[in-house]
Amino acid sequence: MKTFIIISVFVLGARASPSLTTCYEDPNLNGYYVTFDNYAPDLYSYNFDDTIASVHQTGMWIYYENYQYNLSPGKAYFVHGIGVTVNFPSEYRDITSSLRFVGSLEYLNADTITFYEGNSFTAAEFFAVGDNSNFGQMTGRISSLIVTGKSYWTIFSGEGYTGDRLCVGPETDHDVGPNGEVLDLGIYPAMTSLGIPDNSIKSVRKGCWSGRKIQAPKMKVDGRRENGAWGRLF
Ligand SMILES: [Ca+2]
Ligand SMILES: [Ca+2]
Repeated sequence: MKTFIIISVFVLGARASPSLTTCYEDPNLNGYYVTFDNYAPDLYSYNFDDTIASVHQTGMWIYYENYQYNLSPGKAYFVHGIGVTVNFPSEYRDITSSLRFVGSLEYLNADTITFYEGNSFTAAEFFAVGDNSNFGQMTGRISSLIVTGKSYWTIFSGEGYTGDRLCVGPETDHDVGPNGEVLDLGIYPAMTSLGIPDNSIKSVRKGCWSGRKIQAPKMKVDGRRENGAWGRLF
């Protein structure tokens, strides 16, 4: 029995990230390709800069025109889903210079919240799976966020769970894969469009501890299926 347990742990430990994207140089999954299971801030180092034209992926991934997740402003494209295939529109082909996924490295639909320095999920980020009484260097710099999983989260205007509070949750997107796998998302590309001052979120608690839930407007998409959606961020 003990042997069985050890083997199980080993298998889990060796498992690849649940978020994977295979990126192709040509449309319709043709040509040279590279598979990513983690952040890639600089595709030049993969000899894959300004190359991506189509993707086959699981999880939510964001594809940026510039290095370091559009540290300098540029175009960005998002795709989320389970086993979803997408051809980038022509203006978004052959421009991607960095990419990253959203959520947990361990479980596809884990309860997570990620805060971004820029609007529409650009620049630096702060990733959380539980309460945080401040965001360290990211405190006072948050302009957008994405929730994955089933939990709501309370965001506060003060550090240490003080000040104004309201709840955000995974209520904008619900993807279902061919074998019943689920990916729940709450995609909030700008705080100001929700009536929250920019750069004003200072702490977060897991769960909804406020009477006020805010709903993000539905993102405009280029396509949507039961197992995913995709579109332009900039
Ligand atoms: Ca580029
Ligand atoms: Ca900001």
